[in-house]
Amino acid sequence: MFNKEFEAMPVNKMKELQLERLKWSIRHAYENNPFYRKKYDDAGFNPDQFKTLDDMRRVPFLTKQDMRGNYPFGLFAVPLSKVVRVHSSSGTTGNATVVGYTKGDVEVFAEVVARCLAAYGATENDVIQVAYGYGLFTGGLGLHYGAEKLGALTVPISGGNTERQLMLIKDFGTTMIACTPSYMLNIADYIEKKRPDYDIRKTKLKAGILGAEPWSEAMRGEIESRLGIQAYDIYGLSEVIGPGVSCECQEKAGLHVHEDHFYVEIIDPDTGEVLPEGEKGEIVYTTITKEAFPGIRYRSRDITRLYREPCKCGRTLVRMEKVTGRSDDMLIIRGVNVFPSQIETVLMEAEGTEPHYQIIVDRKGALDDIEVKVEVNEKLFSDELKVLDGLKRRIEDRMRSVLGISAKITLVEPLTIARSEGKAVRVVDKRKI
Ligand code: DLL
Repeated sequence: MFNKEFEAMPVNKMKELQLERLKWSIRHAYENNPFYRKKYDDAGFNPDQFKTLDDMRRVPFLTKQDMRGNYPFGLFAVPLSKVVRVHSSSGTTGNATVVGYTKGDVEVFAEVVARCLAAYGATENDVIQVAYGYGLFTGGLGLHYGAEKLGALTVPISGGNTERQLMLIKDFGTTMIACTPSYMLNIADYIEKKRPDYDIRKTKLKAGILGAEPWSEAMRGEIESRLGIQAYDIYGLSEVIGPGVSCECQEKAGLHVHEDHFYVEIIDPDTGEVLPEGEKGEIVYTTITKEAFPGIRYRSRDITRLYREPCKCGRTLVRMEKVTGRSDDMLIIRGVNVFPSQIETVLMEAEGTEPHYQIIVDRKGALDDIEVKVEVNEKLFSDELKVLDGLKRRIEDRMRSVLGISAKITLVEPLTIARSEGKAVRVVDKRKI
């Protein structure tokens, strides 16, 4: 463990620490940021009333709209002279959200990412190739400073340019690569289609540090078997800090949340009520050490579950289940709730499909229409039409029984669905345009 004192802290002691830090953080936001102060005053909440962890329920939520409404620096709680870095998440509508870091925050960011890397078994002897985008996105710099803090040899290549990624893996002896799971699959495709001479199994690459978008267990299997590496999940969001909010360990049995910096709750996304531990719902974050931009009860929209059963690795930190969807990613099609992750699971179970797909939702007259385009492998595509037809029908049947509605399945040739070097665009909802 990178920091055993906190990662293996007895649960009671951790709760005491969290309470003490929460009191500080809530007061810090209230006293040093006019937006928080007004919001809490309007809601009749005073930080003096915050005495036990149970009192969290009374603290108002922070939403993405609050962040957008305070663009760019309105949620900072320290003078700008104390802010040493900003990141921003682009957002598809409205203003981007901007997050700031003091020197202390940058230090915490590096620490939590270093812990994740150590949890995957990395040491100072590793060569970590950072293929997340560098820039305002938190992925590149986040992994970069974490890897340096660990003492690993850090390769800041950023995203894209697959040929160069392969060259550096070979020449620098890269042992771990950090990128989105969809880009990892792009690399696998690229090798198979364009560089059959490149034997990735003969390189030193042993693990992928994959996150920034939802990915299923089936996708993990695909990545591990095609590239001969271990695929580990890393999770985080800019509003809370960036990557490193939680990570898997080598057990791959849920993600350990760095609770000494982030307090987590699960709520019912419709009512906002806190759910008992173990139930699935929306995860809400409170930063308890962040100075520049305190996020108090931030509604992430990510759907997961928390559990405390001890992990074989010895960490006592609460675990969250792999995030497979967001409450705002949920598509409502003809009144039925559909998560892209359900579609992905059906596709990945079918023989001959590739993990590249796009979901297109449209409205014809009054009716919603859903089409799923999925690539099938080369061999299948060159087969007789009736083989393809059979596959299409099998997926359609399975889709109907899993989703409860019918979806049109279109099988397409390999490499026809646009690839991304960062987060994949899985859903095109034409109803909103
Ligand atoms: O994606 C931070 C990050 C960078 C995480 C690199 C991991 C690796 P944002 O751009 O603010 O930050 O997007 C945050 O992405 O609320 C989730 O919906 C989704 N997300 C991030 N990691 C995972 C993951 C970065 N491992 C949003 N599994 C979050 C599922 C993830 N979803």
